[in-house]
Amino acid sequence: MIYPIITAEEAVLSIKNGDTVGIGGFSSVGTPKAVPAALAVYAEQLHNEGKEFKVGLITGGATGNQVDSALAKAHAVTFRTPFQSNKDMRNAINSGEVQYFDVHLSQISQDVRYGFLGDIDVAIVEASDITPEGKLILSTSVGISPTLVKVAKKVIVELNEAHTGKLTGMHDIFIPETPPYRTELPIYRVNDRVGSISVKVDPKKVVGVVKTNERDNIAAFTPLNETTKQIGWNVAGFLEKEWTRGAIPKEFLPLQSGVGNIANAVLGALGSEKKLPAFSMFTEVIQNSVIDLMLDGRINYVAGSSLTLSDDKLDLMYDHIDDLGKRVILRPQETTNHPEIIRRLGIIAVNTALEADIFGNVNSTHVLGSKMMNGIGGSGDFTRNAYLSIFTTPSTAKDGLISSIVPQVSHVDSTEHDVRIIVTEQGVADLRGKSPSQRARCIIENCAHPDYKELLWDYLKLSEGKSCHTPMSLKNAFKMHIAFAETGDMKNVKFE
Ligand code: 0RQ
Repeated sequence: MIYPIITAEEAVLSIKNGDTVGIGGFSSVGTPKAVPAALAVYAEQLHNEGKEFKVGLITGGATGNQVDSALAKAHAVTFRTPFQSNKDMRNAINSGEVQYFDVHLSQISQDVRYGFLGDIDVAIVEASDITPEGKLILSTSVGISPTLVKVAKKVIVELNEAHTGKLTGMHDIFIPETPPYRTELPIYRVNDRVGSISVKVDPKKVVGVVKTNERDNIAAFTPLNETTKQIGWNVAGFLEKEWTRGAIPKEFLPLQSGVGNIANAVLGALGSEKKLPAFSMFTEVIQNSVIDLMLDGRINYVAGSSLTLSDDKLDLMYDHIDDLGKRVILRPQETTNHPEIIRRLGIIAVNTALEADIFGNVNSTHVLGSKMMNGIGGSGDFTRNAYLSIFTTPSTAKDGLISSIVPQVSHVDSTEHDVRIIVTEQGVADLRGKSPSQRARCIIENCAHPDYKELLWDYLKLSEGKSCHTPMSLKNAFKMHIAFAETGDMKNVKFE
């Protein structure tokens, strides 16, 4: 080992109040574990002594309990970017304690390299191994770790011996040049490799290596309910029809799917739709069902930025590593979410919306327009550039008191120009080639819950015929949201 072995408590002494800290990790896996925990304790100690201690926090994506929760609870964060999905961090953001910058996941690495976010004082990354020359073999995620290691003034490495020797060879690390010297990213098939299996680090910057031995602790998904199952079948049925009529090539196209239960249901349904050929995935997050479908021969290759697997699925992958080690590729998120490659490969993108409006605009991030949920993640990267962009959502939320189909979304993440298909458990709205008025009819008819259909037809009728291209009513557009905020039920609305 060419670097000094240190404790987590020693490592955090290199972090100062006001520093910007870059912490590796994506989709709550491959995050450093010991140093963030020690940093939270250190911050609390200093606060108890009446001293200021807060840092800016830049990560790859969600960093779960180990980073987001620990540091939010310690009141140790001033600024956070990009995606997060942790209750404590979400509360800190919505209370105004943490300033949150929500940006597309493909862009955060280059924002850092371009210097848009200032200097990175300290990078903390998790590795599964360190080569004799001091290069890092990352662990269960890549995220933005290669960029953090490249630009940070100081680097702390956590060596997680729970994965040592098991992931070597699965990573494909590539950092594009900065414009005007940037060239194409030569990925023409999902399984093309363009980079190196390890991350180079300047040994002079390494503060030390902290040894750990801990899995990521990813919970298995809750069982699918009737609604999520039906959404999965609706997506699979739609894709099967598109394939049968030749609108999707006979070899099929690579799939991107978001995270969570709906994404799991979609994958399950596609996997068991045996009429469709086996497919590959070009995605961000590799979740449990992917491993089963690979072993069943339904998925050929998968490239993503994280192995978000519960312990039993990770063990299953390790048991079949001779086979799966060649079919699973882990890449930086700026490669997995790269607009150029998404457009070139013709990705079918399936993401989840909080709400969609009758014109096809999608809100993935803000409850009632103002409370942050998780962030846009990679949904915008994929939606804008996909061959086919699909958004799924249950037609209602909160026991039917909220309609996910609304006259106007209360916040826009993906626009009507990018969203092609909307799917709820009620059905599928195909928005391709349709005017706003035609889209509104299609979405209300196919996707809205029966309890809200008449209301939405009323809104449309009141707004149409007034010499306009998009039949929206400034007076009525947010009345359903206002009804929920004031009475707890979106149905308590009267349009004028
Ligand atoms: O609230 O937890 O209190 O019950 O929102 O909703 O239906 O459980 O769906 O967990 O799949 O999350 C869009 C947030 C959906 C997610 C979002 C309430 C609902 C529930 C969660 P409770 P569900 P999911 C790849 C792509 C952006 C990033 C992305 C997300 C909670 O998919 O973060 O796509 N997407 N990345 O009750 C008020 C509504 C609501 C609502 C649902 N209309 N109004 N509350 N809820 N609809 C991955 C990465 O980028 C890493």
